[in-house]
Amino acid sequence: MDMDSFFASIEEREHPEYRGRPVIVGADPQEGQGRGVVSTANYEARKYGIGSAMPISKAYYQCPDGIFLRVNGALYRTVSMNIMELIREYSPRFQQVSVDEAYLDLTGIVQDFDGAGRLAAEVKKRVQEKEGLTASIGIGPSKIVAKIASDYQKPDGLTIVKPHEVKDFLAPLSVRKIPGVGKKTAQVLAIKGIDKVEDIQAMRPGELVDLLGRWGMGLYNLAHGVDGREVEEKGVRKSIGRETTFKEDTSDPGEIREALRDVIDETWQEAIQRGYFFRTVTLKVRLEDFSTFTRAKTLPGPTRDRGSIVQTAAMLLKEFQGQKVRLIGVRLTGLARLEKDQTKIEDFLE
Ligand code: TTP
Ligand code: MG
Repeated sequence: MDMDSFFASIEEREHPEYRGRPVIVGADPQEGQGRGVVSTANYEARKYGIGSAMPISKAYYQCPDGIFLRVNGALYRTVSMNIMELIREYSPRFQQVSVDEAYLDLTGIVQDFDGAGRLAAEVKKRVQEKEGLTASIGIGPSKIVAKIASDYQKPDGLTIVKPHEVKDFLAPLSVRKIPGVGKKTAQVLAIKGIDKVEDIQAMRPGELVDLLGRWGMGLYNLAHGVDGREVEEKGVRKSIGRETTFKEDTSDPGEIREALRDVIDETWQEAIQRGYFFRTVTLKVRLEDFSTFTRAKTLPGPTRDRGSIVQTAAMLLKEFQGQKVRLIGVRLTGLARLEKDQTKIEDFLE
């Protein structure tokens, strides 16, 4: 399952007056005049060629009448958690892979692919009812097939690929649709005239290994829909952090303190929301010449105290007094969680 134009759809839900108009969500949008990049755009805005990671300035050039919004991370995370809580109920084998994307292993939960299709339709309906958002779902015999199928009929899609359909389903697609095939691999393949998955399917594995080394074997398998990875929940998060770029580089202590306070607030809120204690506070500073520094301090013990972040960050910031700052950020590591049956923090420290 992968949510459709996730951040932008949430904004449309919150502001029905945006419906039908191009919506672009990004860092520091400033009505299109900002210096950040696009996080995502709704499908209306995509008609103008706007997509994730494009500079806001370029998006504005291509679509000056769009609605440019800043990222409301706290809201999107809450919505994401609600959706994940809802869908993880359907199988004990659940894996969230990003803010809007998750796998469910339905082996033994449904009888066959048609049963999986009915369950997926119900999931989509519940997400719509509870959160007012559309999701796209792909069903397949492996992760790779399910993932590609989830993207196949976006938005609001539901694509089922049964085992005997896998090869034909993948054949006409661009090799770029295979996760892991980026610009570099695509270039190497293009030189040999390989641009569709069927071109790979027609090859012997050895030919691909000659071209790409070990990754050639992996790619051969993926092109046949073979993917040994299980659906499994990954370990706890390693870090939580935020950063922000100033509109103009600044050495004004008040302005820097204020920006730092904002990133700390957001970071701390996420830690609390997700139930984490933290031990190490890292400050990141980028100066006007793009030189970037990180300074960290580990606290005496795990804490969830906002004040500890503020004090530590302020102390680490002293080193940069008087310098012109372009970006400031904070990150918490040494994360640990209290499990339900644990009462004292000491219980989970080794
Ligand atoms: P995606 O699922 O890649 O994109 P999407 O949900 O906006 O659109 P689609 O319908 O194609 O799935 O990413 C989920 C969210 O993650 C997206 O809404 C915003 C955020 N994101 C970024 O902030 N930067 C990025 O470069 C990408 C790709 C996503
Ligand atoms: Mg998505």
